[in-house]
Amino acid sequence: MSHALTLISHHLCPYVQRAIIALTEKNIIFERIDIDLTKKPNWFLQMSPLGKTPILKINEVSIFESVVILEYLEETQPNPLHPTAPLERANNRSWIEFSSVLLNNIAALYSAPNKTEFEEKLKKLNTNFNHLEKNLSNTPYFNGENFSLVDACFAPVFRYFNNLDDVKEIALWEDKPRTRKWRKELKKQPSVDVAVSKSYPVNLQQFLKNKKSYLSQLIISQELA
Ligand SMILES: N[C@@H](CCC(=O)N[C@@H](CS)C(=O)NCC(=O)O)C(=O)O
Repeated sequence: MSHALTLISHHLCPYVQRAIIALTEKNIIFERIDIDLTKKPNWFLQMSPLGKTPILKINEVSIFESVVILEYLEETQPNPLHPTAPLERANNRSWIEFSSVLLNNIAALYSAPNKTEFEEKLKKLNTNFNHLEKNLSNTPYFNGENFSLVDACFAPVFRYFNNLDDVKEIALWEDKPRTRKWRKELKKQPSVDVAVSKSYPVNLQQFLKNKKSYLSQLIISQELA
């Protein structure tokens, strides 16, 4: 069966998850094609100028960059996930940008080769999350009672930490009750749940161990304990 919308994906990619969460919140039927980013198929390289997932294919047009995909879905599909007031929209976009920086800083953390660099990256993330905490209200979602694109973008950020709870060195949440509450809320969201497969935790663990980074060592030593 062919669908009008096809999402070219990778099973662990947090940017792909953003798109799937938005598509699911909007009740859009789409086809998902997972590729292996370590062996990028030629057809993928033809359609992806940056060689990155996600790509949203609409007929013969390939849209790249997850935020552009989110904005396109917002403009063309029902169930708005952006607030209507311009200032609130701009504020939401700022925090979506912030979530991209967080994803980069998380990648820097799990790739850090040694304890010193790991602690340095962790400190940076702690500063990021302190800023976030100050900007959160005590509501289920970022904008209050309604799920938005900001929530869709932070759910993949928190998913990393949901799968790293056993690594005691990553102790970021004690002084951040609002972030803790938001994280818990997003974990329960059905669209967030379906954005990855049931084998995601095992696959992520394997990916992190294969990095041969300081975090890989922590995960392995904790498995042996
Ligand atoms: N800014 C891009 C980032 C996408 C991205 O970094 N995707 C990663 C996988 S999560 C990728 O395709 N990496 C392959 C590569 O860089 O070669 C977006 O928001 O879509």
